[in-house]
Amino acid sequence: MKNIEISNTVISIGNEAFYECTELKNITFSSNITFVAYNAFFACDQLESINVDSGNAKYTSENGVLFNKGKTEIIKYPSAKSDIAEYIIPDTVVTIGRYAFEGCSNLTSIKIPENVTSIEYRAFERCSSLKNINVPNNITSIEDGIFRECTSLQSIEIPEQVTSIGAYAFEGCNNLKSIKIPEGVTSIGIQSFSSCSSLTGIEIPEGVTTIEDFAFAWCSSLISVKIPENIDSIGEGAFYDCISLESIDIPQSVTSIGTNAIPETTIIYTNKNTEGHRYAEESQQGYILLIYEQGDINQNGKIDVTDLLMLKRHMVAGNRTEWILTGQALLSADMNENGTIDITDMLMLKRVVVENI
Ligand SMILES: [Ca+2]
Ligand SMILES: [Ca+2]
Repeated sequence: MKNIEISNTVISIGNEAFYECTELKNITFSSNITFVAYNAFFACDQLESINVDSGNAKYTSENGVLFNKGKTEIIKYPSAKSDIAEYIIPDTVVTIGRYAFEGCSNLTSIKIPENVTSIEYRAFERCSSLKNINVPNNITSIEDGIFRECTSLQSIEIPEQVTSIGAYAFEGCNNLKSIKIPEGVTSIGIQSFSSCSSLTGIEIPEGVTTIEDFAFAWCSSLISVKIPENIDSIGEGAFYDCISLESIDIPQSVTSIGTNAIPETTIIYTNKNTEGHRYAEESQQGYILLIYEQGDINQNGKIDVTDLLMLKRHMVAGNRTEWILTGQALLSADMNENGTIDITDMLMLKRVVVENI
């Protein structure tokens, strides 16, 4: 099966209609086709052109690339189309459909017009030669699997407006060396960066509260990772098999850590009686309990009137949330380590401050 012409009697091409038709090279749709499912050509790795009769009211094609009639959506770029290596998506396009470039192994560069507002599920999956691609500023979420197994991609810029990164978004991008996750991102999906084996470091934004299951698993070059203060849970296998991960800091905000989340060879830095401490004990791996000096509330290495002022403010904070101490600062303020902050702690701190003058 190399060339297919769809007869006039066929009006609809269903899900996975040509799934793994690895011999299929060219296909021509008649004017009667009114529906083509998004993944109709999934894994058609020899497909070179999709042509549409010019009388078709729903679809059109340009150089073998399938669009909707108004060319506002690119539906399928044939996986084996090889006449060009750098493709510029026409600027009428606002939507890049599901699987649109799936398996396009000949493309090294794709230019997306700025007016694109939606890049759908698995749009660039398995573009194994892709080195250059831009994400337009109107995009606010990186959908599931968009860049999965883009094995030539070394870097990519994610626009500042993006607030979520979907499951499997960069899974298997084994040449991706660095990536900056924008500060506004609040969710990072399951296995989103798994098997990114060239990634040496990652910074998780402060708005993220959950590190999902296997999010960074098999990132075998990952040396360091900073877990921000707001993280509440670290999912199962989150850093599974990150064999180069030397150490990890688990902040006190973390209340649950899934099984096999952290490699046994990684040193855990954590505080006493926290979830990080419990996990390290249970998995019998090396850990270091962070010590904090009572009274040094701002943790600048000296105990002075600034620390005293911070403690005072905490006690009278009321609605002034910026005065309320949290985390390490709160622990340091509890001079007698009895779990509450009160006048006793204040007097104890005062005495130390006076002694230090
Ligand atoms: Ca201090
Ligand atoms: Ca106390």
